[in-house]
Amino acid sequence: MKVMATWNHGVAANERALQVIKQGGSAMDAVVEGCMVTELDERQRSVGLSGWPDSDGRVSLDAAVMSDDSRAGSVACVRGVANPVQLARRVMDHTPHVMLVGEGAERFAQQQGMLVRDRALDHEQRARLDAWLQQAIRTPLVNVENHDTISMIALDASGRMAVASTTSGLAFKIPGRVGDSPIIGAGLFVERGVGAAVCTGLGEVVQRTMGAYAMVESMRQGLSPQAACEAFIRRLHVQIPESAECQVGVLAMDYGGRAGALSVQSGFTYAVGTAEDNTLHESAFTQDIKQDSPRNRS
Ligand code: SD4
Repeated sequence: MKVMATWNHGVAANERALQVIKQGGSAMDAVVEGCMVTELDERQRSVGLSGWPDSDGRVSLDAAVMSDDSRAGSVACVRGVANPVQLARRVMDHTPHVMLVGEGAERFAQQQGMLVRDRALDHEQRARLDAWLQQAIRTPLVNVENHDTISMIALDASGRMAVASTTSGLAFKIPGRVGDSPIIGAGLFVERGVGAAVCTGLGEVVQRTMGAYAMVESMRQGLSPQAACEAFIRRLHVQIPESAECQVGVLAMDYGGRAGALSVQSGFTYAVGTAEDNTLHESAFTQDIKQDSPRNRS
């Protein structure tokens, strides 16, 4: 059994996921329950209803799940749903579809008996939005303070894998903006017998390079999880040289429980949990790869 999760809050999410697996739950149960811990943590500003709002002052959430039998569920731009990752799982389990968005996803949540509530912004959300609105140039860029999306990988006791991701996305984004986290193949991907990968960071560059799928594909061709992370970040710098200025963090794992992690900038933390322990790590980052990027070559 092994679980991995992005950022510092990954430790608490892993804790729950490990407990679920120890009690006989599946990898899918583990990633959903683990992500829900972060979604319900009011201190989180990039996950759940306490996340930073869009530029209209409304919090909209994206989430997805995928299991290694190639089933997947996803929701995007949903409002008022406390646990979008659970809603994504319901899409997978109870509809013939993969992805529901906006109003349709909220209506489905209500039909599923999930609470959909309008939550007023708290003081900090309001204050940060007001400060942002007063800036002369309002570019909704991911920066170090709002990298908080949780993405998880689990390998359960019976050797099955699942992945999940949940986020409030970019702080002060244009209303309707959707990042990589609910896009199967971009923010998360798993293939039976091969492995799994997840991403965090600036969704736009991950969407344009199909990050998670690219890493799993590299593992399918024989690369270790760490080498797959390196191959992806290298490719990211070649395909999108300006990605060197943003943060993207990636995690990968294979069925042997070998783990990989890498980020574009320093400061990407992730948690790794096993039956024995659950510890926080900081990934290597890609100074050498950046120096090698097309922008620095001419
Ligand atoms: C997004 N990938 O919406 C998310 C944001 C994120 O750490 O992961 N932040 O683009």
